[in-house]
Amino acid sequence: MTVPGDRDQKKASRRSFLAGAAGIAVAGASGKARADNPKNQPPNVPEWTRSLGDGVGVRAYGQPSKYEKKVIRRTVEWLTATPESSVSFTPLHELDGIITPNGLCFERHHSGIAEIDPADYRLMLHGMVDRPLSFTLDDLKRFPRVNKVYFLECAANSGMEWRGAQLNGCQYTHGMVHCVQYTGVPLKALLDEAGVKSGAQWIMAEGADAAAMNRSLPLAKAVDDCLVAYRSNGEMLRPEQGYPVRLVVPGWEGNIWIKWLRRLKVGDQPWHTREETSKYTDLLENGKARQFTFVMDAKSIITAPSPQLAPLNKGFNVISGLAWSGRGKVARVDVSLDGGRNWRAAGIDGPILDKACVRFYYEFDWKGEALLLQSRAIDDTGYVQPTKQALRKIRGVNSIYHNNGIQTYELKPGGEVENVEVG
Ligand SMILES: Nc1nc2c(c(=O)[nH]1)N[C@H]1C(S)=C(S)[C@@H](COP(=O)(O)O)O[C@H]1N2
Ligand SMILES: [Mo]
Repeated sequence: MTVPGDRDQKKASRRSFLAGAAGIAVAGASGKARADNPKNQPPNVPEWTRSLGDGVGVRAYGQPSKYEKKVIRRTVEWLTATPESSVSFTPLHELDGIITPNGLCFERHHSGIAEIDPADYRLMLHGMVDRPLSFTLDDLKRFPRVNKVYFLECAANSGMEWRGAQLNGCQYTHGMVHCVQYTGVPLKALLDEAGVKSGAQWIMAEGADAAAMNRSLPLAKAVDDCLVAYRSNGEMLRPEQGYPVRLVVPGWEGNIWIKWLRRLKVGDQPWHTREETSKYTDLLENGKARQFTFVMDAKSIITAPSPQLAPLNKGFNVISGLAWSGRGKVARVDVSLDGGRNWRAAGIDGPILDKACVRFYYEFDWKGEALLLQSRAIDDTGYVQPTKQALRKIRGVNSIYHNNGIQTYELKPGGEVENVEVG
């Protein structure tokens, strides 16, 4: 298809891409009140062409343009009792494609960021093994390695929306997810090196942060696809993401992806740690709680248009969003403009990887009428992302975790977007 910006606008005449932009040279075609300066616009020679720019090396570690300052992780004040045990959210509404830039990956720490000197880094592997081992970072880097793109979603993502629409913006309702390319060692290779004793069933993974956060991981998952990762998007993990080493548990809730990984203990039963008893369990209506609900079910979110972005213009527009499933690949994403009555398949662009985010687009011509925008993900097991009502029927509203219900946005005639629910 022809995209906005293409010189050959003839093909697009069916629907005018830039509503209100009668000719390509019209300044401020978007109609937005923005302090622009005609002196810097064609046919004039702009100020940045009249002088030399920064030389190489001035920006030894590159940063985004100074005009992109609003593209940052954000916190919610009332969710931040203490900054050391809190969360900052990925600005999903400002991103595209499937890869989250390292500096924008949401952070969830229970006791702040551990600053580990890699020279003193050790990973201890013990318990029901033939040879207890201690790996340095260099040791880990000498093992055969793999590169894998995976999403990580905190089980508490969308957790504040169980009882109704509350936070306004996908950064806050859905921003506890990121998707990066990890480089690391398959955990199976380390376990093979140590030799797992027969009867072993579980592994306890523990972090080196002040929380010493720990979780029980089934051995079957550990040898299936878990990684001991040290790189994200090519560079070493950021301190926020567990530098120098974190556990990668594809498709499973973020809590078990232990950061600052210091210890793996092999055993024959789970440890029932704090994080898998009083936390990260799902309290049902009947007073019972689900435990070890590891897998993140299929979910999707429209990231643009979005409550935090500028109001939508009439005319041709692209709805854009992310979808993922912890059970495999995303098979399809549907979009509804009428609150879930009618669905049409969205296009997916870019790679469709196992347990990774996919990017979907849905093109439409907006006449300015009020719409109720929704998206739903269908994965390759045939599972369809449920409505919030369907989810509440089964799970009640006591839960914090595993809310993968369909999000509704009201698109108002003025182009504003609001987080709402349909009855
Ligand atoms: N050691 C340690 N690992 C941890 C945590 C922590 O506080 N300490 N938080 C967990 C939780 S609850 C989540 S959702 C993910 C968040 O990973 P991120 O900060 O890279 O987004 O890390 C997990 N691993
Ligand atoms: Mo989490």
